[in-house]
Formats: sequence, C-alpha cells, structure tokens
Amino acid sequence: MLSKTTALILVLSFVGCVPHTHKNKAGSKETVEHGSYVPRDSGHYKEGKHDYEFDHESVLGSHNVAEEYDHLPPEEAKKRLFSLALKMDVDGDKYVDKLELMNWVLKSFKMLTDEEALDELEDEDGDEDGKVSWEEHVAETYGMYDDDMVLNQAKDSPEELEMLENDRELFKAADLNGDGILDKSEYPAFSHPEEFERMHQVLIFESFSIIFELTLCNPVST
Ligand SMILES: [Ca+2]
Ligand SMILES: [Ca+2]
Ligand SMILES: [Ca+2]
Repeated sequence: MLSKTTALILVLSFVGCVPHTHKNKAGSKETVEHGSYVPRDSGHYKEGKHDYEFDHESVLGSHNVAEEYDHLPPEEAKKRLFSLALKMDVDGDKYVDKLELMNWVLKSFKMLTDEEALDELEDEDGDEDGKVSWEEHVAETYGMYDDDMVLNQAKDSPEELEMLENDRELFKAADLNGDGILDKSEYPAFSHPEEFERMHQVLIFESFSIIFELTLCNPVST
C-alpha cells in the first residue's frame, strides 16, 4: 500500500521537474514496424531514461493541463496537486493505495485518449460540424477529395493502397450506427483503435495480412 505521503511525494515531485514539450502523443493511430500500434505507455522510458512527461500526463489526464502546470508558480502547483491526491483517495481512509492509484491512472489514460481524439477530429473536420465523414478523412489524410483519386494515385504504391484499405475497415468498425460519419463518441475508436475491444478484430486481421505478406516476400528457405 502506498502511503498518502508517498502518493503525495509522487504527485508533488512533478513540480521540480524540467518543463516538458508534449511533442509525443502516444496512442494516436500511428504504427510502428510491421503494423503494431503504439501502446499508451510506449513513451514511459525513452532510450532507457525515465520520461517525467509521461508521469505528469498519466496523473493529470490531459496534455494541455500538464503543459499549464509547467507555468504555475510552485506553490500553486503544489496546492492543486495536493487536492488531486485527495481525490485519488476514493474510500477516504487518508491513504492512496495501489488500486486507487491504478484506477486513477486508467481514468487519466481514457481522458488522454478523448483529448487526443478530439484534437484529431477537429483537424479532420473540414466543414466544422463536429463530425468526420470518410470524405473529410480522405481529404485531410491524403490531400484528395475522394478515395477514387487516392486509388488512382496509389496504383503504383501498394503501401498507400493498403493504408487506405486499413483506414476504411477501421472507419467502418468505429462507425457504430453505420451512417458513414464518425461523431465525437465514435471517433476515439477510429483514432485509437488499440484501446477499444470492438476494434481488435480489424487490427488482428490487419496484422495477419502484414505477416502473411512478409512471409510471401521473404519465404523461409528449406
Ligand atoms: Ca484510500
Ligand atoms: Ca464534418
Ligand atoms: Ca456514425
């Protein structure tokens, strides 16, 4: 069990850290080699070094709020973080135990996902109606008006073609009511598919396709 003091030290230790840059938004729909999605905690250690930025955001649940904390006077930051630690103590026993801390961080991760998804939705929402159509996604991602144009351009680029098809499958799976548009409640599953169980089937299929292609391209010699 973490004592209240320990939890407070953990939280208050943010105050003395170097201001962070918020460059990386782990969890966004970016893939690493062979199509794996970047897990939420991929940036916790960078090149073997502990990344305090990750800790800040994991507790605060917002890139924007974490950035705001960098500019607070130390006393004000301590005050706010102290009340945050009190909120973590759900059962009010004056201690923050492991489960309370874990639940808090999981809730923060969900808030980070929603914040990142909303940022991405606003980037893609060409007509600013608060929703993203497939055409808007294609226009923002590929710089073209419809997928026919993308298909035409990508005929010599299997990678781009595959990316378009993968995006289309993810879009369909995220679109719960099947109206061809992703609203604010549906969009997070599209931008962060690895964090939504209903999207896993599409991701698994995508990964198998990539492995299958790699196997065909690089057959094991016997
Ligand atoms: Ca407690
Ligand atoms: Ca729109
Ligand atoms: Ca929809």
